Amino acid sequence: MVQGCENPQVDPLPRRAPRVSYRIADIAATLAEPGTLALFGFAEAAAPGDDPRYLQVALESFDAPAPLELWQVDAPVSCGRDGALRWSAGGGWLFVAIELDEREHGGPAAAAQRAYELLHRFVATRGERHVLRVWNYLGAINQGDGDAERYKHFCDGRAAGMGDFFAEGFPAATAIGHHGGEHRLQVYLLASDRAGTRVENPRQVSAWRYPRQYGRTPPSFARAMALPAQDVLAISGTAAVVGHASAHQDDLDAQLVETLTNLETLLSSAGMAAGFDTHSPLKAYVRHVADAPRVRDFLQQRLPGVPVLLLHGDICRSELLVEIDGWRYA
Ligand code: 3EB
Repeated sequence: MVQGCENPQVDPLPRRAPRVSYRIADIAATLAEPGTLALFGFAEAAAPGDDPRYLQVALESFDAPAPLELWQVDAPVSCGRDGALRWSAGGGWLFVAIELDEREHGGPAAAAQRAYELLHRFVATRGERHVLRVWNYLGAINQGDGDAERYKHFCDGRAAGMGDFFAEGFPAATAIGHHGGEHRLQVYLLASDRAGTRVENPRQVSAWRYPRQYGRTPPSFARAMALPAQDVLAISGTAAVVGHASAHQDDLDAQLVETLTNLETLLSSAGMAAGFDTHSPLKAYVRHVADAPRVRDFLQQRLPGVPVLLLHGDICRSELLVEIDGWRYA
């Protein structure tokens, strides 16, 4: 137990999904609010404290000041550390995060393998054993050609480390390149004491069935996950991929249009009403700094009122300029 967390109690059934929001706020004050399960600062945020619920994500925000991302539950929250892992839990929901230095583990594949082994081992000790959503942030993601690209090594290590972690099916996921030090691997997840429902996109080949040209080990993720609570969809990193191919090389606007079509298709595939709203926070990962204003304008026009956090990140295929993930609450 760590100072600042409340005492654990008998977990009630998960009636409500964690509420995800962005806000400009003080880190300590937000951690002190009841029900704070996790809090994320982005690269330039204030120095992190030692609360295991706070994670400094190595991605730069295009907003100044950078908002925090907050996950809140309707229950008391307990938290702690276990070696390199930090975790928090409440209301049937579990947050776990790990950061490894690849140099201490023999490179990107070995670090990813170790991260997934440690996450698996820890989650297996918990009642919240259904992993619904995973975020992966690594440095220099597109460095190296063909099978030698660092993202491909990450995919190899992730698959090697997961064992039977996702025997019931892959979680929804994001994998993005950060610019906060080539050797830093950050992985965090949301799990629950109930299983979610996987959602695929009929316009896209499922990632785990990608053909060999995209790497030795196909990426292991579902396109989206309907949470075991009300009507909430956790949406994986979504880009201008049609079938298995990247569409609209070098055309930012066309990639954005295709990405929004993929997002709408996912909503419909999940049986949800069309459109995003003020309660559906999204993140847009933008490869080139110079593209950020255009991405912001485009999303403000097409998705008015939708909270969008704009982050500087590299998409795992070098021809993709932008990727969007996030949440849709019914
Ligand atoms: C794509 O559609 C884009 O490796 O976990 C998106 C989301 C992508 C997650 C991952 C990769 C991952 O294939 C890339």
